[in-house]
Amino acid sequence: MKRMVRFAPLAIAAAVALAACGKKEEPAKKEAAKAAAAAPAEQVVKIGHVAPLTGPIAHLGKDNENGARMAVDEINAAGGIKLGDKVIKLELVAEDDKADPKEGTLVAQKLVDAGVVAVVGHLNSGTSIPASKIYADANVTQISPSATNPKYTEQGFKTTFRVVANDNQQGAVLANYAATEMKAKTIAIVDDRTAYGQGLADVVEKVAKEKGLKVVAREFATDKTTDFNAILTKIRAAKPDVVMYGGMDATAGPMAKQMKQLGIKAQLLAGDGVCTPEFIKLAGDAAGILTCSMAGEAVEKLAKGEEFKQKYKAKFGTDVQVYAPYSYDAVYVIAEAIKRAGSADRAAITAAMPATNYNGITGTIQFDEKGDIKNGAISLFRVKDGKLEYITTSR
Ligand code: ABU
Repeated sequence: MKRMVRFAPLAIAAAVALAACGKKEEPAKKEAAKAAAAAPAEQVVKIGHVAPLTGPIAHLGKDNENGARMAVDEINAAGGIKLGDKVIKLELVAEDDKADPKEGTLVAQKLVDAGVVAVVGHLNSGTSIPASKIYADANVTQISPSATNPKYTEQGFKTTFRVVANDNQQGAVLANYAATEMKAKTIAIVDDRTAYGQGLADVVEKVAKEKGLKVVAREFATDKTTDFNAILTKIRAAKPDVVMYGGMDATAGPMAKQMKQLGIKAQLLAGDGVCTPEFIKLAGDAAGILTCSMAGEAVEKLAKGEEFKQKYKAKFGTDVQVYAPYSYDAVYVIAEAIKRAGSADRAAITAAMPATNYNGITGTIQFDEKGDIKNGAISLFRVKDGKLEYITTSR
């Protein structure tokens, strides 16, 4: 793996200044050489970031990337990672997987070939799962800040981690909330046939049945569907108390609008892919039917959440969507692993990862033997007055 090793710019500037300040040429040259030799060598290491940066959920991909970029910029501005006589500076290499599983594997290979030492990503379960094999084969640590399908960490790879809870937990919380708080007796379930959407819907269906709910319809669309009229017309006839959607905000927005247009009275229940300001924008005056979850602690409940939101807005001119704080923390987890390992080599980082005990802005990050976060949180929200209103968190 190729690495760039260079002298710290400050030392070079000092040396040049010495040479220019009127000393005789030879002593000045010697001083310059001494200063350069004494300065820590700077090594630039590449960290990959992958998410959809084009297509219907590009806003979520950019959100994840911004979080990672904020951490990289902060670490570099604070002088980088000091390892003995070396200083490590980070370079974020961002790729677009278009939320497409095949594209996900292509960009994973591209990042491995480019020499990244670790990857934050991918955003989607459907891309994170196939890409994880490529990273595992190259001994590249992968931390997803948002992929929640349980299968991601069930493949036995020692390089695969996530800093959010998974959909076994998220689906159970959603189904339980429908039964106990929404007092639903019947539920209709629609998914987008992605690894995430279908997987979450399956868990909700299973747990809802265990809680005594009757599943009156089970339908599916795709992650590009924007016309749900045929599906919703069938669902309207089944008169469910709740409609659960396993999918993302880009499709849930039009779906909510069409529920309202068709006069469906049911509440909409969805997971973290829908629990975003973008959903509220897309759903317009239908947004108020949503209750949703995210697979972590609500940013407003985090000690440094408000500060993060303000710093993010100042840097990128936009609001946090959902998982930017998690990709931010994922970069710091990698930086801490480099420090503990005393090396930025792929194998050293991977070996250091299980000992992670990082107190980030999203909370304490430790991993279980599979690479899932320990003590993961699921937070619930409802839309009220055009905003996501926090309800509760369970662990
Ligand atoms: N967890 C929601 C969006 C990402 C995914 O798991 O596909």
